[in-house]
Amino acid sequence: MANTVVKVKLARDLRAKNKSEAAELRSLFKRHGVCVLNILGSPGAGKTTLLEESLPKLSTDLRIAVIEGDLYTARDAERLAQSNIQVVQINTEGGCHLDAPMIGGVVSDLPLSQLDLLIIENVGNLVCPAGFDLGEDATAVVLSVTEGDDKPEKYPQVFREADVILLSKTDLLPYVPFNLPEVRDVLHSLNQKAPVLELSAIKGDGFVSWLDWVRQLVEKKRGETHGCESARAR
Ligand SMILES: Nc1nc2c(ncn2[C@@H]2O[C@H](COP(=O)(O)OP(=O)(O)O)[C@@H](O)[C@H]2O)c(=O)[nH]1
Ligand SMILES: [Mg+2]
Repeated sequence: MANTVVKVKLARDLRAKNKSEAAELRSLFKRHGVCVLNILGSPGAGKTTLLEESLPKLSTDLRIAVIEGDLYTARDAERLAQSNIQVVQINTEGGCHLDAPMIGGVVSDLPLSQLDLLIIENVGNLVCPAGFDLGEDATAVVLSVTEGDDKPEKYPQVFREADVILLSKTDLLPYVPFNLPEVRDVLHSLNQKAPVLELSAIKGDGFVSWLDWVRQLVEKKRGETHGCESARAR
């Protein structure tokens, strides 16, 4: 058999298609004045727990819905449904991240014009979701102290692109080897604009700053919807 080299441009084409659909989503969200926050992190980093703690507090003054990304189950969606907000589940059937067409496939299930904030919990993964724009206004990356302090250096892209970085499970710092000052230095070298907030869902530490950050994001979006251009059109 002749030796042939076949170039496969699949990744590039997929990303180009994702980018154009994300741009359409961004305009749709802007038209409806809804702020969109994409939450990333490893499996078990504490993303759903963060939402379980945050939603009851945020929903006192904000109208919120959540899109839950998961490979096969609706377990996280069931946990969040306790918060009495609308949760839409996307199962990727093994896919390691959400993409814009998947979000586009469920937005009609949401009352966008009646929402202030749409939160997307992405599939647990520090690699694949990076670079897949979902039309969001901002990205939050959750890194738990139990994952090891080498993760920002090993998986830099998600941390570079984050708008806020949440160091979760800080109640466990006395029990795990996690060099907090060193991680802060690495994160600062990767990303100078994203605040790094320390959180413990168990103790409730750090939630005031985190909830303030979310409310400011929603306020900023309101300002943009009333005339300014999106700061994050990529
Ligand atoms: N000690 C401690 N455990 C936490 C904290 N946040 C979440 N967890 C636990 O970490 C595990 C994974 O949390 P989950 O929210 O499901 O993570 P996700 O996969 O990122 O959504 C669960 O057993 C949580 O109870 C925290 O702040 N402190
Ligand atoms: Mg989860």
